[in-house]
Amino acid sequence: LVRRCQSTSAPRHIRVLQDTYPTDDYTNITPTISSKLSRRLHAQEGHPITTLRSLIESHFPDFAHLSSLSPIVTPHQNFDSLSFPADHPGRAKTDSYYINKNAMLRTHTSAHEVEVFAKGTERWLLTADVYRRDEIDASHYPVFHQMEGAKIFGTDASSIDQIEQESQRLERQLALSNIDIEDVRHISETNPAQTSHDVRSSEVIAKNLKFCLNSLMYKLFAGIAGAAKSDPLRVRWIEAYFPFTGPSYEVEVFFRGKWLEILGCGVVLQSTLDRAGVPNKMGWAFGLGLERIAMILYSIPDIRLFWSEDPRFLSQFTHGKFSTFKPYSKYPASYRDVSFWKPSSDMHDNDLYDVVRDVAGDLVEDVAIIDRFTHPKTQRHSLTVRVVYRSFDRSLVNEEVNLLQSRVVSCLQKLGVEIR
Ligand code: FA5
Ligand code: MG
Repeated sequence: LVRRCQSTSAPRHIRVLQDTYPTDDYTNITPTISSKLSRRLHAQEGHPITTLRSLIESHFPDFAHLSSLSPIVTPHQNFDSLSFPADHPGRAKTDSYYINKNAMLRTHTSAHEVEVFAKGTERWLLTADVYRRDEIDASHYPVFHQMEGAKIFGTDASSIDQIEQESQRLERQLALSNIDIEDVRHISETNPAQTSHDVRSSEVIAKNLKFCLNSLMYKLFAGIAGAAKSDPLRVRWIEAYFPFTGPSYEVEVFFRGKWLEILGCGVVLQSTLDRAGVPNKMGWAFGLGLERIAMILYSIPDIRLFWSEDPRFLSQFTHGKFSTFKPYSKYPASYRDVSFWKPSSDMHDNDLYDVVRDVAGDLVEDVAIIDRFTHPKTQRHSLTVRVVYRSFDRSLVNEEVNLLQSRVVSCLQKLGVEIR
């Protein structure tokens, strides 16, 4: 849908990073997204994402630290190797960026689990840029960074005992920390162990995962700017579902009055380890979002700022140090509304967001659907959309905003909408 806006006939081939790919009816990667693939913020010395990566890596000193895997993966790696069902919504073109039917941008770092385990790596962290088609506001960006962590163990009685001992060590350390953990049962009817797993082993591994992550949360969040030393750090464990773990959990941290989802995790699905050629091991894995944590640790108010090349942003940070970001003057926002009838062929909200991103890049701060209705007689769907434009670097003049908005409108018309 979106490609049609740039050229009347879609090109037969596209270049992504160093390679040329044939296009097909899956192709939906946009120039804005392509331009992000070589940025590698997580390897840029002094960048907040890189400093955060180093801090977490220092918490897992005996793990392999990986950060150079290509963002281009097969749908098999991203989904099938992790046992996603064939009809899982994440596979849809509306949710993920495809180069073509056989090549896509990873939507999560879990896409690399099988290949890393297959190399014989038993403890590892993997940091990478991930890509998802999504809404537009201060905390959503179509590219963000995740860190995957995983550890696998032998399953004989003495290995299981060793895991228990490590957990007890971590538990004693945590008991001395000012942390308040709202726990959830390791295993329950709604969050069961895998049928092929020994329940006690699964429980031991889940418990080890919890202690490792609770102590990481404490390292990251306790005593940072804005967190009162006298108040305990509050961490909450919640039952979750992922196609590639069981039992599964999400971890939230209470910060400045709100519970914030930080990561997903669980006991690795045995079929993942079977595929990787290590069927006799069991283990845990987690995937955390680096921007969400960095926004808190540095008080960065808008996720677009991570992509800024403005020295007023980058010069505020020193590698290895946490500091409070001082916003430079905020230039005024301007908004424009547009109302239209959706095309009879289906149009997804994410198609709208990609159009706006492609026209306005990082000059768009927010896109909100402020009204939606269906005509009672014709059954046509109408949307009213408010686009908020703002630059971090300068005041936008009216003419420029008008031009951006008229380009958005003409791209939408090419998608078949009828302006009201
Ligand atoms: C996953 O991506 C799983 N792969 C995590 C996982 C790994 C589970 C290993 C089990 C085992 P999820 O979509 O919830 O799960 O994303 C994980 C984290 O990435 C979230 O908790 C959040 O911190 C971050 N995240 C997700 N979506 C966004 C977004 N649009 N912007 C910024 N951060 C995001
Ligand atoms: Mg989630």
